[in-house]
Amino acid sequence: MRIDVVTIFPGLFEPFRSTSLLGAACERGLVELRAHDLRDWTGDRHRTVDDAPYGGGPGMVMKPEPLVEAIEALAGPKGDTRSARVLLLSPQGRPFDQARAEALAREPHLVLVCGRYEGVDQRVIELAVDEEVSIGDYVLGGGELPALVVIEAVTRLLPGVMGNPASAGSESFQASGEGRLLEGPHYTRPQEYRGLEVPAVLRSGDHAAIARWRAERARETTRRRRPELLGNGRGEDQR
Ligand code: JDE
Repeated sequence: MRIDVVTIFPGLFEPFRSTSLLGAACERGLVELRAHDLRDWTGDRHRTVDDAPYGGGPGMVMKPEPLVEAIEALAGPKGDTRSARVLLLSPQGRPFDQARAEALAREPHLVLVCGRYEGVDQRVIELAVDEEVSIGDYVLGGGELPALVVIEAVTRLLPGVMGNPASAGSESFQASGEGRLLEGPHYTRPQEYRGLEVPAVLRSGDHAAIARWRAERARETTRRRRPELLGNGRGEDQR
């Protein structure tokens, strides 16, 4: 998968490209991640990317020309023949979730556009962006951290990126037989730590009993913290 990022802070992406799971995936040629400086598509002496908002109000808006030209240079013109999917990270986007990550993991080429200031000129969205994506209901200073969230969620699903392909399927929010539940608690050694014992069932060697216990604890964690995920409580059919 190729991933291009358009940002005024390309350096933020460097440490992620050279460390961790993502770094290893890049080394092995499974992911090609490139962060581009938006200012490379400006033409003025000050390399200006923002301007005052029409209609007044606080803050600045990202001007359309550098963004549209950057996106078109990396993804081609919107529509018909474009093979990349262009995402804008913004609080106004559709909520990003595991299902979106799975769909994006099937794309050969993503272009992630990071806005800053109060937002981007609406014509950028109309002319060049395929979808607006939000990673949650809070406001950040820019789309760079949301872009990294999307990159990590998507690339860990790519074949060969996880050291152990089976482990990608057994975590929270992956299919768990009962649909998408939170996971219950995890334990490792020592057996007793500061007076707290590892539950006996996990040391019993009875794999069926362990599976039942884990399913029960997962259901319990989910019921208490995220009842809408069980599909039978409040919040059902919110999408
Ligand atoms: C993405 N959840 C939150 C923030 C912004 C006031 C101040 C800033 C594209 O335009 C943007 C992008 C971002 C960064 O993304 C997020 C985000 N998912 O914050 C603003 C809006 N209003 C604008």
